[in-house]
Amino acid sequence: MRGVFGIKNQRRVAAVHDISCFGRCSLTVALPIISAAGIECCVMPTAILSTHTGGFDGYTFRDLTDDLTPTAEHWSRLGISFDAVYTGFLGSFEQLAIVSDIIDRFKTDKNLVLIDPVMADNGQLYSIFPDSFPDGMRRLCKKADVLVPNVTEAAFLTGVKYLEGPYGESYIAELLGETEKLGVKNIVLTGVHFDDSELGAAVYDAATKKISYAMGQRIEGYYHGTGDVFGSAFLSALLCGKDHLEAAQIAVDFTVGSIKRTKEAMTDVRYGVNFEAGLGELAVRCRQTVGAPRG
Ligand code: PXL
Repeated sequence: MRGVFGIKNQRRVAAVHDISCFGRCSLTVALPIISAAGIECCVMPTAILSTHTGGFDGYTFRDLTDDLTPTAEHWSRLGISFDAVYTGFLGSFEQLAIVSDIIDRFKTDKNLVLIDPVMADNGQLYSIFPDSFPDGMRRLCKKADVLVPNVTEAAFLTGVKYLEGPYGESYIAELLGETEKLGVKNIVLTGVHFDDSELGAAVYDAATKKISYAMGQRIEGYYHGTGDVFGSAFLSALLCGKDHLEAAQIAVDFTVGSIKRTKEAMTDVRYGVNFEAGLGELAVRCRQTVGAPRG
């Protein structure tokens, strides 16, 4: 599966997230980022909303639960296979079991399941989800080859008390160790910061128990959709052959750049971040082969 790919073996992802029509998150972020990295991105929308749920009143919400299995069945009949299944925001509690079945349907011993357990941030479960949602999400997470929770989501998944940062390394190690007990092999924990100047991701490999960090500049403020920007860039870099740590660093740098541009433009933080201006550089970094001969 890994390795820089050529025209004849383009990678293909199934991205299972909502479409928030305005506000740059989920599929409106995953699709352009994954495509910019040269990867085909097939979408399975879990719901369609006029905006995301983070700060707008009166958004529309069309639940697409009933369309998921028929879409997967149709793809199966067509014989379509995927190099990765990437799941994010799910539109209903019922979708947790449906998406679990969809992962089983498309999982092979060569491909990758990346689960972003989108459900919470800043210590709070998103108001759209029932209190039972983390329990259901915990079951789905067992299917992940790589899980990319933020600190709040890891706390909800494990029952470890949520703390606001800056964190100590022992708290991050506890969150990762407890998350591993869910049956997850690789965890990339986002929103990690040990001081006010840096923010990034902890990359954990359950086989070696090693924790590595991919850090970047911490910019004050809450910017919407950055988890999806990170996850999409991380998956893109992985599928281009980067290892977990390098992919996380590429994704951190891409996300920090997007936040910086947004801060500079003084855009309403609910509108999401300007990742678009960084797509060219992301594509270059995903394709770069360290030590490759020139010409
Ligand atoms: O970025 C996560 C996300 C995705 N989709 C919807 C959301 C959110 C976070 O609030 O509301 C609909």
